[in-house]
Amino acid sequence: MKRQIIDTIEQYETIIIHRHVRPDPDAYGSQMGLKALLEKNYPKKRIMAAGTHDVLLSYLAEPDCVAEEDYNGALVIVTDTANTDRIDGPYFDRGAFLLKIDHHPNEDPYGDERWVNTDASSCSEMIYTLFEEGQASSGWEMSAEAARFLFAGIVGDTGRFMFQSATEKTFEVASSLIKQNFDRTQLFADMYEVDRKILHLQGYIYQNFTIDENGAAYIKLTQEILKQFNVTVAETSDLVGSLGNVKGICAWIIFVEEDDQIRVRLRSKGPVINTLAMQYKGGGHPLASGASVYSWKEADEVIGKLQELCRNY
Ligand SMILES: [Mn+2]
Repeated sequence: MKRQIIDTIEQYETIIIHRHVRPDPDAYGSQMGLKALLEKNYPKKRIMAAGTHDVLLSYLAEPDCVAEEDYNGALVIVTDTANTDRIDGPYFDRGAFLLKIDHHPNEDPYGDERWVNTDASSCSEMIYTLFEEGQASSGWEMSAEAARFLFAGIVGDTGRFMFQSATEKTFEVASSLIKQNFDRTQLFADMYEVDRKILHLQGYIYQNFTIDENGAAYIKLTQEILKQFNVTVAETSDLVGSLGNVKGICAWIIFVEEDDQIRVRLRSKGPVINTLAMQYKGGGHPLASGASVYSWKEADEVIGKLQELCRNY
């Protein structure tokens, strides 16, 4: 399989690599790690990384601007993404050949060819084993840049090597990667800083949210608070689930103030809330939606309606 993938890679001049939406370190690690690896070993090929950038992962890399025309005759590789709905970037199916490389259960076997290994700790670990094959059969070399990405992906998906998914092989791969010359201490510090910032703000949310007798809850994250915690609006998107484990919660809203609007992030454990989101320029799933309001007065109106939904549920 791995040899077959390398044969496929060798046939194409343009290779565009995608990963999943709401990326994590393994999404970036496998995508950017593969990109760096291919750039190192096939310097004449054009290798691009597609998808929307997540500022929380700026310490790793930034994706490229990929245009629709770039897909003509290209090989498209999607890493770390179980199903097509989660692929970030619009044109992934416009290439000449689509290849899936993933470690999640293969419930959506998309693409012309697939390599799925659910025993791998991370997709980054899979990319490393692809490298091992390339090294043996095509003389591939590792680079410090690629090693840093792959190491970050493994660290991310194994919870800093704490999860059961970190196997003997994972440690072997990690041990081989750290022989490359990248700043591991800095990488750990960057990863830790993101966690710390988010946990810090999460603590604030837990201490300051408001909840009524029917379990309708909300918190207002003003620009002042975001500034105080040194987080951007995008960085708050991972926090919306935070209140889900509060005892007795029914539905909740996290308001995030931007320059020109207030983002409304709604979640529910029962009452359908996308109909409420639709009243405020939004929508989404029945239990997870988003909307926008333009003043705190309007925000209070949304809170009133959420409280009503929980009261009648
Ligand atoms: Mn992963």
